Amino acid sequence: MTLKGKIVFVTGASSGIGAATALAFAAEGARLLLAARRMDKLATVAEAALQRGAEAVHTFSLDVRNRNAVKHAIEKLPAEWAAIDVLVNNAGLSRGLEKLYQGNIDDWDEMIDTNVKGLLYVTRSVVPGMVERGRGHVINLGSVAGEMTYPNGAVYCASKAAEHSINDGLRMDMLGTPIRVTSVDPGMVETEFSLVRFHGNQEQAAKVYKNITPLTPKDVADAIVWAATRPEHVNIARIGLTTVNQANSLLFHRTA
Ligand code: NDP
Ligand code: 8X3
Repeated sequence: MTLKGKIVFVTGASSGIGAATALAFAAEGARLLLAARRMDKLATVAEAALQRGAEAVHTFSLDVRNRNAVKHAIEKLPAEWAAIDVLVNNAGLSRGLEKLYQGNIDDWDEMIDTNVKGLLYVTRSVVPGMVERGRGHVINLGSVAGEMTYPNGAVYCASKAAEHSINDGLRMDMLGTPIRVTSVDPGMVETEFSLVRFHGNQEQAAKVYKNITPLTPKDVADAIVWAATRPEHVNIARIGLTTVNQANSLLFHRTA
């Protein structure tokens, strides 16, 4: 299936996996709708996407936690951008790495509001149009963390376990329509993820990727584009991918 001229909406496109996904779809000649909160970073991604071959790019500022903002942003899209073909629900984050009983409740709220409720708000706004038009593909960012909980990460892992349930439930609810629903579940990917998790502490973030070769954002973007380019009758339910140095969310091989 070709993506040339298709409208691909990527949330959290200002960094990491979302930015790499935008560039990967750009190389396929797609038209890109890119959203995040940091417009300066989004502008850089948009420029790179145009250079990479995107047919057109439209950026807008969006905090997926804001239910009304999500609804209005989708409703108010310029007519030529309204018929979204592919939605990549990528915006997400982790905050903190600590025992549940000592956890920061603001961190919990932010993760659940973004990774679970934000994903739901965007999906609820975009999918009715896909059903009406009789075409579409929703690709959700899950994680190995959603399959196996790790110590000190219960709430992030729970948010990604919720993503699995939502992904599976949506796929069932789409039966009888041609809409496809895919979860892409990476292990460790080197992005701003750890910097965000540790509230900007670079030293702590760098330790996560020490003596290991993590996945790159492009590795994940390749999997996303692969799922989106299967023949129209093929629904990839789930793709799990890790670096060869990682077996699951708990088991790694570090070289020193
Ligand atoms: P990054 O921190 O590099 O990127 C996260 C993106 O999400 C940014 O573009 C950020 O944009 C956006 N975002 C965060 N909160 C919001 C919000 N409230 N509203 C809109 N956009 C938001 O991390 P990754 O690229 O690694 O993460 C992308 C997804 O991949 C997440 O869902 C994450 O859980 C998942 N994932 C990551 C893995 C990893 O090891 N890195 C592994 C498995 C899954 P801005 O701040 O500008 O709004
Ligand atoms: C991100 C991967 O293992 O750091 O979802 O939680 S992990």
